[in-house]
Amino acid sequence: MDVSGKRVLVIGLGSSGEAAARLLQSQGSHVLVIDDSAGDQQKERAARLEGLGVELLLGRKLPAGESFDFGVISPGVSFNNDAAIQLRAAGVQIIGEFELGYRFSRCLNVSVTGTNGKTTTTELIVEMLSGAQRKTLAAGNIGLPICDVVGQTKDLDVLTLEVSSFQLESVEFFRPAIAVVTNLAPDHLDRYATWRDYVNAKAHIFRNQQSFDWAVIQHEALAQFRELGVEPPSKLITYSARDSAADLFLDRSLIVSRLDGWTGPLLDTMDCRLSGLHNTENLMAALAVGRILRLTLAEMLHSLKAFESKAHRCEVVAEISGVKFINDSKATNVHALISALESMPMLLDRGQNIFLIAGGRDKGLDYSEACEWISRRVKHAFLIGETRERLRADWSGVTACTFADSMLEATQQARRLAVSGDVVLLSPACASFDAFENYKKRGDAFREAVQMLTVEA
Ligand code: UMA
Repeated sequence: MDVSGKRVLVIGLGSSGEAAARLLQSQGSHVLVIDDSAGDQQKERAARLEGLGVELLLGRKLPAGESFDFGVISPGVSFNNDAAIQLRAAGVQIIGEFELGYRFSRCLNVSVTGTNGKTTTTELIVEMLSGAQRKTLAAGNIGLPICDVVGQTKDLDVLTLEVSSFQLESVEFFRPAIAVVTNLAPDHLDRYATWRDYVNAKAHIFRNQQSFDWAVIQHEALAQFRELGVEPPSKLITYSARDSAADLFLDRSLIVSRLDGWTGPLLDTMDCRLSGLHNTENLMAALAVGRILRLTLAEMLHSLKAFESKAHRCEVVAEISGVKFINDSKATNVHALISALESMPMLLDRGQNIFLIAGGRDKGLDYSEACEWISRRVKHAFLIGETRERLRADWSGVTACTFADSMLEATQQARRLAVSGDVVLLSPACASFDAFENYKKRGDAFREAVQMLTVEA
């Protein structure tokens, strides 16, 4: 892609906008970055770019009459943004930061999308490949914009990408050699008018795949795609921890394959540090990717067994007097909350041993979908943030619900009621942006609240 001498409008000055602006500037483009906000974070990024000669427009509208060769939009900015509307009205093409980075990358990619489990699966693949001496790195929705890593891609065997539906919305030529889809469940329905629109955005991962590429898809997600008329053009491997009709399936604790030339048990999940059916599926996806990339099973197993859940994903942050405090702040939708409830330790004498902290910013989801699991496992829910009234309306029939005004208050209230063997679980089912910069800051607030309890204890 020759961008030299081109005038480009970059929309949104988060990490993606900054990375896109740097890449374009280094390739000889004339770059203007626009952001609707003139907050401290935007000013910090703007100061870094100004030194490189990039023009900035913060907290102001795009003046009429400005002309551009093309636009680059950040994933968090929708196409209904004013600047995007202005560009499109002038017939100017807009691509995503992800597409831009893809066009400059110089190696094959394995790309992971899906509603939940994307980050864990991406990390599993990276650790498995690195453990087998293949050169890779993780980029994309995982937190490192692809535009930031394009310079390193010529030295890689494969680039491992986590891809969100937002990033997939604005792709044009993006083509993964292996497309992984972990699962599909309602999410981001504040950005998409319908479930079909959300699934169609996800389906863009197959858009440019060829018959010799691969799709590694959760068995149930493939059925969901097919219901909406989406058929991947590539070779398929399916997996499921719940349906033994899949190519990789679960038999008691064993992951078993029925793939041609690779039949029989592959891995005993009891030997793995990851737990829960959702993580079993993440392991299955990584195994399938390893198989396609011609790793031997022996090369894969060590890293897959040793892999531990990372921060903010069902992370045990403390145990106080027999009560476990678990940080699952990354659960920003109902499906992720259900996976967490399903995987929490059970007690023989108590089905309900969870004190749940949930709530945050609404993404247009149906919280009543969690009722069955809440009624089975949750003793008491402490509700925070903008969605707390909605959550109480949906859940108060199946568990006790109490409002809390802060993370600290919710954690303290849960601690007061919990006894040995119970779990205090932060698994919000909502976005964090009503009160925190991101899910990590929210998880950190929980960790700090728990630390204060440790001091008090
Ligand atoms: N902005 C506007 N106008 C708007 C909306 C936003 O100007 O209408 C500005 C904001 O003021 C802000 C900037 O756009 O300055 C933020 O852009 P962004 O939201 O794209 O944030 P980035 O920092 O570039 O982060 C993005 C992804 N964010 C989103 O998709 C919301 C990050 O995923 C990703 O890690 C990063 O690019 C690098 O690729 C985060 C995420 O929450 C983790 N993703 C969602 C998820 O996982 O559910 C999809």
